[in-house]
Amino acid sequence: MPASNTPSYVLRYFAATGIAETSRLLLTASNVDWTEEHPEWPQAKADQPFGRLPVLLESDGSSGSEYVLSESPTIERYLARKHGFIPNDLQLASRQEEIRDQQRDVFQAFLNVRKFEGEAKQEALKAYHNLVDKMFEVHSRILRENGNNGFHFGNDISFVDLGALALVRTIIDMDGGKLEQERSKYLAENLTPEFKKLVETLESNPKLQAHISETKILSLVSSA
Ligand SMILES: N[C@@H](CCC(=O)N[C@@H](CS)C(=O)NCC(=O)O)C(=O)O
Repeated sequence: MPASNTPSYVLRYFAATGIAETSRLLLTASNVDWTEEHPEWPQAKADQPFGRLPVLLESDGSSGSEYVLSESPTIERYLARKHGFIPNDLQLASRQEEIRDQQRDVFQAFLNVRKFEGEAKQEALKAYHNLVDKMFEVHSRILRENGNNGFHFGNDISFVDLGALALVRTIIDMDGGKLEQERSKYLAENLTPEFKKLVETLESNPKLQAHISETKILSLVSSA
């Protein structure tokens, strides 16, 4: 039998949503053969190209070669391009990458709140709220302009769609999964109808079931 040239992947990360969730969703939506590996830490640190995770390992079925890639934004873009979630057109592609980078800033602002106490914490919270508000404003406009069909662009899943779902999932998960904490509560309470439709559309999409069926967030955010 001829060797298949279909790639298979290992996503090496910790057993947490963290900065790997968009890549998990991309791998799941691509319907490729992939597994997740949770190495012993810090024992496995020295074995990683830059000493940190996530790391993506891609095996090419035909040649037997392995491609190893670090940096979560690079891994995401590599998978998104390779499996058709970022268009070839440079301007359309940059638009998606721009929005995804903004989502990353929201996540960073979410993490920053933990670093402070007292007045500084209130400032960090305000910065997080401002970015969340702007994100929902921009996403909702794009979703409306696309006919409010639950996708940002066209009629199928894009990089931005998956980044948006991953961000909400990660914030809720890292805040304890119950919307009782200030940051995830704020996110859920300010979710716009357009953004809810996006979450609903993605969570019911058959391409994503393998990863999200156990941990849907729609019912959680809808009741907020
Ligand atoms: N810029 C890197 C940051 C990677 C990173 O900070 N990874 C953390 C987990 S979220 C890590 O490996 N921590 C363990 C360590 O530094 O020993 C990326 O986006 O992939």
